[in-house]
Parts: sequence; C-alpha cells; structure tokens
Amino acid sequence: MLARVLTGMALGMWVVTYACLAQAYEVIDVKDGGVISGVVKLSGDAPAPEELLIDKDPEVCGKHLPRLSEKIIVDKGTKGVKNAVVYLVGVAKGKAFAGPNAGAADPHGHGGAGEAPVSSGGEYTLDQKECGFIPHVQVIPAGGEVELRNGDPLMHNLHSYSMKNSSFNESIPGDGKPVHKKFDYPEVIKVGCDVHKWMNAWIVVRDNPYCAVTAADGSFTIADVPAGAYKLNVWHEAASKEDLKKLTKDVTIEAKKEVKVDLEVALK
Ligand SMILES: [Cu+2]
Repeated sequence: MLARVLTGMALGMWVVTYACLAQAYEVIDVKDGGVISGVVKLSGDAPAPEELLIDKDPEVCGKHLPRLSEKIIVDKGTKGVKNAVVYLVGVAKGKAFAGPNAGAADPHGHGGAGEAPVSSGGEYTLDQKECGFIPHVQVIPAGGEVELRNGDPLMHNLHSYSMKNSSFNESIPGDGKPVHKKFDYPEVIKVGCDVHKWMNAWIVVRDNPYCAVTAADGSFTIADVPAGAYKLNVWHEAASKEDLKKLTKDVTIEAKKEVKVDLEVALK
C-alpha cells in the first residue's frame, strides 16, 4: 500500500517536473544563427477599409474622422498584411527576448515595436490615445508585464479576454495612473474598452522570442535562429483558426543562411 502511494507520488512529481521542463525556454548565446524572412500576403481581394462608428465622446475620439478599423490593413501595392504575427513554436533554446523598444527606431515596425511609445523604463506599453489602443498588436514574453496607460482626458475601461492568464476589467480615469499587468502564459489576448466599443488591441504572449509582427507592407524578419528544424505559424485577428492551422510550415534553418517564407492568409 505504502509502495503504491509512493509510486503515485513519484509519478505525480515526474509529471509536474516534466510539465515545467517542457515549458522552460533556455537563453543561450546564439552564434551563426540563421534568418527567416518573408511577407504575409492577403489571398483574394482586399476588402474596403471599414469605417468605425464613433458614437461616444466625439470631442476626444472623433478628432480625426473618418476613423478606419485596424482589423484588416492591406498594402494596396503588395497585398502585404500588417499586424500578422509570425512565430516559431516549440523552440527549446535560443536568443533572449530583445525587449519592448528593440524595433522602435525602425519605421517599418519590425519586431512589433515600431508604433509603440518609447518608454523610459523599457517596459511593454499599451497606450490609449483619442480612444484607440497603441499598438494595435504586440508580442510580449511569457512572464512579461505591460503598462496600461490612458493618454486621454476621459475614462477608459480595460477589459481583457483570456483563457490561461487571469483576465481583468477595470477603469482608468482620464490621464490617470497607469496600471500594470503581468502575463505568465503564452496565448493571444484581446483587450477592449467597454466604454468605447470600437476600441481593441491584441497582446500575443509567447514562450520564445522567435516571432515578429508584420510591418505595413506585410514583411517580417526573425533573426538569430539556431540551426535546426522548426515549425512556423502565423496568427492574424481576422483569420480563422482552421485556416491558420493549414498555414503551419516546416522550416529548416542553416547557420548564417536566410530562408524566405511567404504566407497567404484569408481574412474576413
Ligand atoms: Cu475607451
């Protein structure tokens, strides 16, 4: 009986240990890493940009009309899709997360920080200006913290929709103190404002730094990838889960070489 209990305990501990090991990402010094670059393009015709109905607080929210939805932003020339997230899954070790402002100097927004306000503290930020979230899409590391700000002279309400991370629903008064939230588990989280229904943003929490938010022309670059075989996935808020699953690609990286991967997504 005792033996059986002990065996059960040992098995339980093994499961817990294994589960932790399976999630842990190890930061190593990546030498001679490879690069994955490409473009995420729209399949089919680009829909007409959707105009947002600004039916609340027009003196702040309606300063620049018409306001267009950020849900689907397609480059007319290249059909490149902005704000898609391209990422590698199941990466056990590699470079460290570059931090929130790594791409801030890049006007094309490689690394997803192109639109993010540069903060002195070097933290990830989600700002609200004229009743819109900035940035619309960002990637943060698991365990990372985001400073939620209100740059408007009116109240916003931050409402997150998540499964693994605890969700929140709280108000920030006009020009009020920022609120900090930590996200421990990889998943895609939608953030909205219950006061202004058109407002939304996405925080993509990843367990490894091999990911990129596509720029306005749909381009992305993922650098310093250790040589090896990987699976590459793409996410976009306007794509169906089934369609995104079909776009999973096997990518083999060789030292110091660049692999080009173009993806076509259907959006609606
Ligand atoms: Cu709001």
